[in-house]
Amino acid sequence: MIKGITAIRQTSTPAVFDKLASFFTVLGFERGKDWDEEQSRGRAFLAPLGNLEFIDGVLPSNADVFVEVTSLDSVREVAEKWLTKNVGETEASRRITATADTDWKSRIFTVEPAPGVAFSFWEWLDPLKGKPVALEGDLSAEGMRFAIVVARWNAVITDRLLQGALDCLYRSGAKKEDVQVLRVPGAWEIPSAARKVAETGKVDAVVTLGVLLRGETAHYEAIYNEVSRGIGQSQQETGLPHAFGVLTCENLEQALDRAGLKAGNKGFEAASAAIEMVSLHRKVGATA
Ligand code: DLZ
Repeated sequence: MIKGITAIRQTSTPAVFDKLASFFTVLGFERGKDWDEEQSRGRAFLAPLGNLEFIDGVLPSNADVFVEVTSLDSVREVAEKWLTKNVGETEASRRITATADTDWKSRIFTVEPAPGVAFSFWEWLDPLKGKPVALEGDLSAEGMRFAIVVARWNAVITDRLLQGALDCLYRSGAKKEDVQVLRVPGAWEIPSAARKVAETGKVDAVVTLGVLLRGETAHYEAIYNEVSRGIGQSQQETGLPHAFGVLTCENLEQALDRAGLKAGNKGFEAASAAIEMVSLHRKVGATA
């Protein structure tokens, strides 16, 4: 039966009406249905949530509208800019309070876009109340063991991918003796070597590196499909993370760009993904 709550404020003058409408617009409120008639005007501002709350206690401000936000400092910045532009710097500082802690574990400030019309903006100090947003892997490779399977075909590129991958693993804390490099003739052979090494149980993740050049590779689609399917299948069936660093490029120039020139080094990125996944697997294992 209850449909909604609207806090209605009659403004003292048309100028105050315009000021408040301007202030709430720059704050980024979603606009509701406005109206302009001979006797009255209305500007509506929406929020995803609305409450009617009665408080038996002391409130930190005399504002009669409290707006909960998720980025209080940014809101404050916008409010200060608006005040400075509309009432000048000196008056602006009088119209906005310092941001202060409340006794309900949040921070708050109050602003008067028009004299005597106060709004308080507040945010929770810990909006997630201690709950992590998501379980994520870390980027420390300490204590992790890796196999890198790298194709010799297009070695001018794959060597660079290998350097990138090693750089990432060592810089992230992996020990040299915990990284083994397996060279295979071409991309076609990657899945078989990846599977074999994953099954030894002596590594925590496999990083696969290769390059397929569309222009120069006969049966390009067939090879690519089989390589990606094989790596994916090895990952699923062994349960070990397999990072996919097999480039599929139109030509050599594009491949070079992705091997350390203009578009980063995909070997580095693949190794980083492997580290993150090993860490994630360990965390999931620990919480199971
Ligand atoms: C045969 C072939 C071709 C045409 N192109 C590529 C390529 O672009 N990248 C690559 O890694 N390997 C290529 N290969 C080699 C195959 O992957 C495989 O090593 C051979 O067919 C031997 O099985």
